[in-house]
Amino acid sequence: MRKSVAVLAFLLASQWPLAALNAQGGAAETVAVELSSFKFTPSVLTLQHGHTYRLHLVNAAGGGHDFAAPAFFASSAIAPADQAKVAGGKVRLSGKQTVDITLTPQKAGTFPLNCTHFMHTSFGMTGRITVQ
Ligand SMILES: [Cu+2]
Repeated sequence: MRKSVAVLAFLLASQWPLAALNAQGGAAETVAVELSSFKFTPSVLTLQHGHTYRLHLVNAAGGGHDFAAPAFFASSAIAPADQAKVAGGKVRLSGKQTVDITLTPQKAGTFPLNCTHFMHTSFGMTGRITVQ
């Protein structure tokens, strides 16, 4: 048991630093998304798989919103320090809150984005993340 935990810790420690660098060996690129009532700006994100991004989420509204993209988060490697910020496939932001998530999309595809607060999706709070 102890040995398997040590092996797992080694794998996590040895793989993450590689994933944290993009193809050019530079730092993570920042992608800023503003949440407001009732939209994401921008509402369409285009990312490259294997590249590392700092997702900078800013809630400009006084009330809470969330950034829900379960399939996108499930197919991305999320930095260990930021994993607790993503729960149930979404990042919750209270009014005026800012949250940064460093992650590396692993798979190409188109993933839906929305806010799960009551009625917010029908008010237009939806988007799309395309990973190339
Ligand atoms: Cu909302």
